[in-house]
Amino acid sequence: FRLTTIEEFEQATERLLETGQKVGADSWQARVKNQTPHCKFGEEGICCRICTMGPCRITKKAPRGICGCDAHGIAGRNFLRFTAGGAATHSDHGREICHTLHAASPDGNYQVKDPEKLMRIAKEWGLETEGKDIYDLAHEMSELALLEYGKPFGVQRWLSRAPEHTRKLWQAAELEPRAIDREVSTAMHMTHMGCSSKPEALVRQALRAGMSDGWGGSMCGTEFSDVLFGTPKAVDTEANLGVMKEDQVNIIIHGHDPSLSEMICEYAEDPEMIALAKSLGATGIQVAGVCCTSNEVAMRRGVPMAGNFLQQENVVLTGACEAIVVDVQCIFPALGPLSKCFHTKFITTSPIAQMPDSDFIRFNAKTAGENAKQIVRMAVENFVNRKQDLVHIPQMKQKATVGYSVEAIIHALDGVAAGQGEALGTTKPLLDCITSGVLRGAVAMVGCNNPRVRPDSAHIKLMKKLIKNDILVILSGCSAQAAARAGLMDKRAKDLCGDGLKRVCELADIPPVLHMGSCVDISRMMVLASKLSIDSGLPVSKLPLVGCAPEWMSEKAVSIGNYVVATGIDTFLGVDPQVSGSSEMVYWLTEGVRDWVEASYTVEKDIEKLGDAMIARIEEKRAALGI
Ligand code: SF4
Ligand code: WCC
Ligand code: FE2
Repeated sequence: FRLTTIEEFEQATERLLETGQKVGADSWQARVKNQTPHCKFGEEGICCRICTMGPCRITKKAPRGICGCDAHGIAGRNFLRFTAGGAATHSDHGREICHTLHAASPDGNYQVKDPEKLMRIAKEWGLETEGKDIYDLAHEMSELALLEYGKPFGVQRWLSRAPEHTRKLWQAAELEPRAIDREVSTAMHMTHMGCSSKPEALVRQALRAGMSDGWGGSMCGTEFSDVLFGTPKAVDTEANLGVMKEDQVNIIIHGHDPSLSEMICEYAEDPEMIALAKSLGATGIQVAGVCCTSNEVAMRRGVPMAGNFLQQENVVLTGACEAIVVDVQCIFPALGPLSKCFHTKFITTSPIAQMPDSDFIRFNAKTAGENAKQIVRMAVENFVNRKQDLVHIPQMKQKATVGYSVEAIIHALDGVAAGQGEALGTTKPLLDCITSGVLRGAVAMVGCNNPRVRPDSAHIKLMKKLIKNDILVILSGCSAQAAARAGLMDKRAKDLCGDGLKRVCELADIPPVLHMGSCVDISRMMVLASKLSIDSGLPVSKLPLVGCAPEWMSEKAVSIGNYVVATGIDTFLGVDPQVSGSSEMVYWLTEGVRDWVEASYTVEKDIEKLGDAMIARIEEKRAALGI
């Protein structure tokens, strides 16, 4: 066993780009060159275009916009709008899931696969569950969840999962999110021309809007996806482009909402569809994922992961992709023109993400089965249009064990507890490992790829460094896929760990980096951190636990960062959040917020140093606890 190297990833990409050149395809690699250098004003966050007196840019000669707003106000407003975009996006994904739950019925397209979890949440929300039909309960719960988006009074229900100490901090700093939509609206209102220009106020609302995502919309997305599609358990799968099959119909699913991808997976297994594929010369149908859609179906079904964000063009460049089926978020509009250079069908399905040069098949919870069947059929029938001379699938893949929901992690920890004769079903074994120093701590690594960083290199380099230092790594989003493609989710990767982590991996039978799911599933990490805090009696901020997004790019990532910091977890970024043009914004994000939530951001573009800083912070926290 050995890891796949970054150089091998890159050689595979180079080879695919050659095919691209043959057919005159554009690529992100080429577009990055065309866009470089980027606009400095934008990079530093000091360009304002929120009214038509502008756009205004801050320079030495022009230190204020026409309305008189300075660099701090402009960078602050930009940061808050960026957060609002992310919070709206994640939360709307969560809302769609609530609607899917509302449409669930015993004989409809969607069923409740984890009734036990639904009951658990219903009790948590104070509902009477005794003798109630599970579908009646599902509908009642989905209505309550949907009200969280617009309720006129009160704060988010999920906050009650947080430790007492954290809740007090939130109350004191006015960070408890009210209705989810309201926090996004307030953010838009505050950043309108002539409203807030004070960094402190803008940062405060940025944290609260982030909270409405992580402790609101995203948590709805995660929890009700589990109710509908099953709570993930450890499952084996494979990752990298080599999961695509030359002799099969390859359907790539990309985006976020499992309501679509689950259905596509179902119909790809339909005997009628398989028979059709065989009649057209294929040996079967292979579904593989990209981005968070991939994480969702890998976690619940073991569907292989073709790649992450910056690999989305590569799947088409294999020449063996019959259809790339997308819903929302992180989808390159480039897939339209690119798919036209091949036989690939680029199928968009959501009114939220409509793109030129795609086939739009509107997907809807009520007609989901028919829609999915139509899409799968379209892909299968497209097999005969493959241009054989363009087909090249890099023969590169790794085994991975994924599916580590909080429930699955606790289940795995029971393996450790049993070995030590301890109680089962708690985070205590993990805490014991941390206290004794067998594990030094944990890092939650998340986020995208970004051409500003050599793709995947920061993720993989940091993970290797951390596990070697006996730090357990939990992952979500495209970071998780980087790990899986490299081989770090293969249980045999335990040999790359320090002795302590290696022993934990053996006792619990886990890989050294744990796949916790998609980006909305970072809410799982908040639940885990809260459990650790409650079980240990320590504030979250005192636990040797940090967050990291070394290659992030999206608005959603900033929203996430804000709720992770607001939960008391120091967060380390490898890409600048475009506020460097304002010393005050830099102060508030890297220091000021610590007074409210006992955590803050660190930005460090040198990846080696970023890793050292995380380890140092973990050791600092240990020293403060005297462990
Ligand atoms: Fe310029 Fe002020 Fe208008 Fe922004 S709000 S564009 S800084 S005048
Ligand atoms: Ni989440 Fe980032 Fe991937 Fe998209 S799928 S690219 S936001 S990490
Ligand atoms: Fe995502």
